[in-house]
Amino acid sequence: MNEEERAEDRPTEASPPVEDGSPVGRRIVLGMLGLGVVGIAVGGTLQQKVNRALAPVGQIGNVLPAAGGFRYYSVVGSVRKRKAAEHRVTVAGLVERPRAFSMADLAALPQTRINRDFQCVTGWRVPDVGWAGVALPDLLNAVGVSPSAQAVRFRSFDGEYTESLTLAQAQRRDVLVATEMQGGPVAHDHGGPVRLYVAPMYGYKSLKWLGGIEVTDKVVSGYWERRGYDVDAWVGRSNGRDDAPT
Ligand SMILES: Nc1nc2c(c(=O)[nH]1)N[C@H]1C(S)=C(S)[C@@H](COP(=O)(O)O)O[C@H]1N2
Ligand SMILES: [Mo]
Repeated sequence: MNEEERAEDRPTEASPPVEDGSPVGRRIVLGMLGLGVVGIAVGGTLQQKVNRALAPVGQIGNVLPAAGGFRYYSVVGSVRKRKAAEHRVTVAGLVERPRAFSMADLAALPQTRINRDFQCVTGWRVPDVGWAGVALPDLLNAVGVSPSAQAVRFRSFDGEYTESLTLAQAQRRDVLVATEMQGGPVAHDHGGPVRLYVAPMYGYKSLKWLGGIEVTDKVVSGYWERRGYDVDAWVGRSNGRDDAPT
């Protein structure tokens, strides 16, 4: 492919299509422009190609409107509420002292606050959201990470959603095990009592209804990553820069 053809493929000039009044974002545009290429490389009927290209944004079907610019996302129909007093976040795998943390245990660890825009890869963005909780490195310190550890995997108690970070990403101080959001406890619909908040990455990294953390020897693709999203989800810069400063 010569330079001219490549320039025509660039999606930057395309305006995002609108579906049900919500902007669908650049990824669909990218996906559609990529169809020709994918078609040659992978084959299949046009319908199969479109389905493949749109698979990563399947979450649009599960959007509920929410206050303050957020949309509530869940890949499962409904998630049973957990009482904060009964909830535990287990931390296990390649750690020296596996442990189940109650909300009180989390509150007893050093607390970190972050104010940052929240950005979903499908196009919506909420400016200046306040978060608080335990910085993931502080939680990992509390259990002691084994020398063979390379990555951290997160499980939602919704039974479906998982996410993962490299150990270097998980050691960043702007990655929180969040117990507060927008000045109060994390609401159930936002993934409470505890959710992950990965400030430098797109929203899909911020796993809701956090139930388990497992320290592992390799990165395992998360829910959306198995459906086409990038494993490294940095907002606003090129991928693969684990060591970028906070
Ligand atoms: N368990 C779980 N976590 C999840 C999701 C989900 O569907 N299930 N969606 C992700 C995506 S794509 C985004 S943008 C944010 C949305 O957070 P909100 O529902 O609090 O707005 O949650 C992320 N974490
Ligand atoms: Mo998202």
